[in-house]
Amino acid sequence: MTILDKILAEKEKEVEKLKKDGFEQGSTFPKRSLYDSFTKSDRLNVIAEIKRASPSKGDIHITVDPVEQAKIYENAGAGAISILTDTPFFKGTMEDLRRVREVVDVPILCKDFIIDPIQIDRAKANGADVILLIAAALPTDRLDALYHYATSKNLEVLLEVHDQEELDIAKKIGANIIGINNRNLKTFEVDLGITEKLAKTVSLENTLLISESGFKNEQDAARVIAAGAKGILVGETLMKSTSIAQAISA
Ligand code: IGP
Repeated sequence: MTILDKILAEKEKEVEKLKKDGFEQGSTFPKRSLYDSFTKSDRLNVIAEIKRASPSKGDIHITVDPVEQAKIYENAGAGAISILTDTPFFKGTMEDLRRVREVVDVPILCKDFIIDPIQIDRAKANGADVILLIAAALPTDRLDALYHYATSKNLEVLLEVHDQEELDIAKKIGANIIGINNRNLKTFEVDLGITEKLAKTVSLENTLLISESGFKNEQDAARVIAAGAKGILVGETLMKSTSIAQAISA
């Protein structure tokens, strides 16, 4: 059983509970578009992630105040903020997202393992602008249904892929924001070459391409930008950085 299988089994239970107990509702906010803001900008677009812990790295920054961290990210020039809302494996919460929504203006990505529409309703109710859907986690028909459910609710979707087959599925679904994850969610292996390889087969005029995971410095960013990525998603390096402004603007 891979870690992804374990996480998905846990999500089944979470969804059951959500259906039984319902979910919290935050204030309503105007929607921000990740697609529009990233495609219009010429600078390096960073999605800065709030990530307390992960299955591959253990505790990263467990005492972080997500509200303070989000403000630091936004002031440093992050174009969007990603918030891990999974609790058992990443030690995040939906409350983190709801609180951050109150204090920043940039688009917010709800980072979780979505397998059911109720999780999409909950993300929206708490102020998410974008949700993550992971091709490796879902059969194509389900991925397609969840994608269209989210867009029908006026949310954007970052559709995450890791190989050519998943990328072809994302294109068939019509995803306009594609995230190439450099980390294999089953083995945790990280390779920026994955973005370089897969980006070649994406038509970049009508797709916003984001490269995710494993960025340590500006050379890493330069590699994927040269390959066609319009933005990068960075977690661990920013969570551990003492000079986030420098890291984001580099
Ligand atoms: C950030 P990193 O290596 O900078 O901490 O990675 C982000 O890409 C990563 O957290 C991530 C992720 C995911 C987490 C990418 N896809 C799916 C959970 C689920």
